[in-house]
Amino acid sequence: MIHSVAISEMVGTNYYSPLKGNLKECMKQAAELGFDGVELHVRSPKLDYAELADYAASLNLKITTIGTGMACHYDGHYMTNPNYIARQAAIDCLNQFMEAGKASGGAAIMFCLMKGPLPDPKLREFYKDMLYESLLPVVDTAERLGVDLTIEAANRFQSSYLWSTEETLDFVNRFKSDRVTIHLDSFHMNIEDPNFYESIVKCGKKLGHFHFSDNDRCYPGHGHIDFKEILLALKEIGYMKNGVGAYEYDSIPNCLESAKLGLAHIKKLEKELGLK
Ligand code: LER
Ligand code: MN
Repeated sequence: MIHSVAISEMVGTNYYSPLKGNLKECMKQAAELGFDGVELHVRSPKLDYAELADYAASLNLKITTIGTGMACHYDGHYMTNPNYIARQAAIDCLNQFMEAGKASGGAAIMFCLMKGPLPDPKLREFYKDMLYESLLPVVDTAERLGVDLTIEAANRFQSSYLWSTEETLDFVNRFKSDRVTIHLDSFHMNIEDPNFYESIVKCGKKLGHFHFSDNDRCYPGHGHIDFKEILLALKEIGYMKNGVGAYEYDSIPNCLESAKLGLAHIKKLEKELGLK
């Protein structure tokens, strides 16, 4: 498994990227801590991703994934905007992130918050259909560029729908594209799924990305999630061979310690399970 750590220069302390600050400084820290890759949580698809990828490579790191949540948080882009021009702008923005994924050496593009709000719970399926339609041109881009779009199942308190693994996997399968995968996060699964093992095994080869976070949005080992069960399920579906395990949680007690303790916990369990 490729151990990747979320990094970001855009956020305050209580944001779920362990490392924060200048992206290149964070990459240096990630390399020194023993990670294999970094996950960029960034606002703009217009950074020089090729240059960032070269810099990462100079540290023997891979840019594994790029998050798009900030394009929604900070710039208000969302794929179900009732305003046609704004919705097109969101589609353009996501297409630019797909280009960023290509430029960064093939990083998968994570999709979650850009789905936007659900103004009326009775319209859940209507909005899901609108999201599906808006994503179609982005799936075309994903296939043209050979870059994955990975759609995250996220809990009901942070996301308007696509909460459980089951609901999100059904949505992902509608696209009938190898370039569209499901992205699971142990923090959200702990809220929305009845069973870690069964949810992960149900995804099988459709699992495109995995976030490690304990139940309290702190480093794995800080809370009560059984990461052994998760690692055994990831092994069951062959994910441990080349899959990415990204560390995404708050910088508690501090940035460096949170990243170090999370990686140490997962690596210890990998060793105990004979996965390493
Ligand atoms: C982003 O990967 C995530 O896990 C969600 O909490 C976004 O709100
Ligand atoms: Mn996540």
